[in-house]
Amino acid sequence: MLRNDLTTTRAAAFDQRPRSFLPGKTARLPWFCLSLLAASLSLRAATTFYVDSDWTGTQSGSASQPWKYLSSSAWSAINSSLAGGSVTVYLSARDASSDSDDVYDNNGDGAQDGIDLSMRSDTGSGILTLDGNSKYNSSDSSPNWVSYSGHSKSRVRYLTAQNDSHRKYSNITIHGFHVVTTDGNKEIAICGDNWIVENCECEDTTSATDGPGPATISSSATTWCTIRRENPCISAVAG
Ligand SMILES: [Ca+2]
Repeated sequence: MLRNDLTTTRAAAFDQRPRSFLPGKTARLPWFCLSLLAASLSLRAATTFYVDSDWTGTQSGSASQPWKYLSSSAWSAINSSLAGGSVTVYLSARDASSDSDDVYDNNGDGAQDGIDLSMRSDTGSGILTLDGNSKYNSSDSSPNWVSYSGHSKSRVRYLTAQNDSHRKYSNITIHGFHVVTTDGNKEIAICGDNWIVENCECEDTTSATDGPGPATISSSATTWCTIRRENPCISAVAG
């Protein structure tokens, strides 16, 4: 967006030069090229959605009307947007009233829930980024999203693309989650190409029953997977 703004600013500044200094069609060519560039950047601009499980009002995925969780209708909107480019979904990093993890909760019981990345049906090159640490909603009654640089994170039970047919779900970035697994799911199960898992904190509780932390599913089929700056990173295996 910044590049887009800069392009617009430069174009506006260029356009303010006296017309008498611009000889005819030749002078209009740079402006035409800048317009094409601006249009191109706009078409490739990432779509942004927001999630805060504490929100109780109308849900559209916008900043002012965030989704409570990633429902099937939310995934429909995400997949539609992925068809045209990349998508970033911000999950609130902390509670509005205290600097503590914001619990991703899809059933209202106060316990963290999982995110099923196999809901990505779009198979294009758009990057789907789930970001649980860069922004938070500072008001539960009138959503207002602000940048965040602290240690709290969206707390989820697991993130998974594991599926019985080993179908790939690719071009996915997972940034800044606190994964607290309590059941038979892996903490983060990767199945696809071009994944980045970064700045996540992963742990199992005593009730968890399935293996390691981040895991790649079907190693022979998974390429360009990066896992970095995990704390703690219990283990990473190929299965
Ligand atoms: Ca829950």
